[in-house]
Amino acid sequence: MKDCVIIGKPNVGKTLFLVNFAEYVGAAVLQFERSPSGSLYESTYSFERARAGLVGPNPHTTTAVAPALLRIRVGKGVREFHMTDTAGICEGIHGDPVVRSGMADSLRRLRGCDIVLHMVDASKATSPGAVEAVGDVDIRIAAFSASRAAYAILANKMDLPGADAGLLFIRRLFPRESVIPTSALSGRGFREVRAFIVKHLR
Ligand SMILES: Nc1nc2c(ncn2[C@@H]2O[C@H](COP(=O)(O)OP(=O)(O)OP(=O)(O)O)[C@@H](O)[C@H]2O)c(=O)[nH]1
Ligand SMILES: [Mg+2]
Repeated sequence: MKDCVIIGKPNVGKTLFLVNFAEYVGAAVLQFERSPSGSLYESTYSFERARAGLVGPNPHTTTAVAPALLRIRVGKGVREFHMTDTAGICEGIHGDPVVRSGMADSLRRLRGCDIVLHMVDASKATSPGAVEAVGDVDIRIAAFSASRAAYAILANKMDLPGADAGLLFIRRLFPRESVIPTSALSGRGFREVRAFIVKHLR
């Protein structure tokens, strides 16, 4: 089954995007292949419970790779794929071994996947010192992914102040990549992301 990985720095909105995008494409529930805590069993969430329990305002809310099973209607058929949430990748070496291990697993998952959605926070793209600021990690993810998989940058949090300037900065920094402005909160860009995924599921 094809694997679409959402990767990026901590707190940029990866998990909220996964939950709201799954709802957007018509899933009844969010079904993980293994629980977000990393244990190996099926785990099913209502969207409300997923938003309340899996999304958080602080970095490193997600500490394990969490593949969700999604289905997208394409013409008269249905394509099934994994959309995989990952642990935020921070600059430097994190002090918590659980966080470090989640990041290592996430980078391993990136290596083998088919579609990369690299999420950045457009509203904090140039904020000095912010954990979400676009940085070395993003440049490395782009360099690694662009030649290996279907690759798009999601410039997220476009509903927040400062995001338009952040989007310009991101487009200048990654001139050869597809950059899709999104808001995991409002649903902006979901149609474009859906089309990007469908194109690469064929
Ligand atoms: N305004 C706004 N807030 C957002 C958006 N996407 C995410 N958030 C908020 O940003 C915070 C982080 O969201 P998460 O989805 O947990 O971010 P993440 O990238 O999964 O973070 P980690 O798991 O820590 O790596 C939460 O408070 C979300 O509600 C968005 O598009 N707009
Ligand atoms: Mg998360």
